[in-house]
Amino acid sequence: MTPGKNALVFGGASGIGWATSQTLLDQGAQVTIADLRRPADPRPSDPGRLRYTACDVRDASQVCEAVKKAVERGPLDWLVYSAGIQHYGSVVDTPIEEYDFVQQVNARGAFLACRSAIPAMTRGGAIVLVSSVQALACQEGVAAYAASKGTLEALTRAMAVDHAKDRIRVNAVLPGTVDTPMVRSSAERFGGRDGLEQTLEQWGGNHLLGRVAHATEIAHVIAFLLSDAASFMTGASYRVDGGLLSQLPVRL
Ligand code: BMA
Repeated sequence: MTPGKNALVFGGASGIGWATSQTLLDQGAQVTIADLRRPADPRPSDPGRLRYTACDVRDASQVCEAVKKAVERGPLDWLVYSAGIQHYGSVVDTPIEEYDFVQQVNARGAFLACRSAIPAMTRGGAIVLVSSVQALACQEGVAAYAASKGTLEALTRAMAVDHAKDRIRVNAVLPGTVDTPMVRSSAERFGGRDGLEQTLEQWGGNHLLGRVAHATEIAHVIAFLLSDAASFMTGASYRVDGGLLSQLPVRL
């Protein structure tokens, strides 16, 4: 248990962010969720430790306000950046506005969040950015998304270097395919509404473990990286991908 830790989760209302918020609450932390929409199912058992603040991560002043809201509870200890969207297309067929949109939400938003949050981490702390295996190896037609996730990886290292002296650790997680609203909407796009579950199953089959992840399986790793148990870990990225990138597609 980590009672009293003050955590801020951008993109915390759904998917990996929501699972992380719940995990941190379960561990006794105070959690502020900054997201476009409220969480769909705030648990009645959250005894006032869960707060929500509306935030469009593309807007620097809204990001700053979200940090201020979390800091009303005291210095910030933990920051998680889990806001993310996925658009499809190669460099040639991605409209410029769409590329910018993906970068703004997935990568620039992380920059804004850390820029506001780090000065508020006055007693040290930890940051985890939610990147993707697609920062390291990617499928077809995800140019904007892959580029944005690669940015998060580089940003993780840069911030770890700059802020170790402030006793702030910075790491990234690289999830494989996770059962989230984002991935479900991709599965629907490619498999149709009827084929959604089958598409998820097929995508799961690419992972050594033979299935997609539950968001909580990523959240537990994030919670570990934030915790004092990870006190010697900084500047690194951790695959949480069910072995997806361990295997070469070469058959004997
Ligand atoms: C995630 C998303 C998913 C994809 C997975 C593995 O970041 O892009 O749509 O299935 O990576 O490539």
